[in-house]
Amino acid sequence: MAASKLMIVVVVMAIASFRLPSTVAQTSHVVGDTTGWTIPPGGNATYITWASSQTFTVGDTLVFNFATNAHDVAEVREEAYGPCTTANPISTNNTGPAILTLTRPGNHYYICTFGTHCQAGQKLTITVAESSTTPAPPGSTTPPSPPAPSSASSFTAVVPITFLAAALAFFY
Ligand SMILES: [Cu+2]
Repeated sequence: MAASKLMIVVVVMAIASFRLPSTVAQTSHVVGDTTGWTIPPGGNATYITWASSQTFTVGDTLVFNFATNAHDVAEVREEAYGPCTTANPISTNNTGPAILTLTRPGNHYYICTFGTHCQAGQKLTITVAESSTTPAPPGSTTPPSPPAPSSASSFTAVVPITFLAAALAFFY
């Protein structure tokens, strides 16, 4: 019967929706906020302050907003970061905006390789934390149980049951 098939479909869909893996929230970090990725007016302190306001986790993305051919983003090693060494970067992105996914934990170092932009403060270092798969720490307080259902809500629960009984009576 068509109705039974429909019921099976509904039940399967309901089970499937409960079995969906919980997706880990991924944060998109816009580097420098409205300043974007440029020679910061306030010097490198701009990016130091910005980075300290963020929490970076593996799986998050960094959005470097810049005009193509005006800047670039190179990820470099720690020893290249201080002196703004542009040779042998880990990776380079020439097209703005550049969206980089943080795939590994630890410290990351980014510079612009144009002219003396890095020396002028267009450099960013961040620390990325491992993505946490633990849903909640043990011993965390559970929210208080909701109040007992009122007569109004129990009435609304009765309505679909009544409807179901009527439908069953109709079909059998
Ligand atoms: Cu630049």
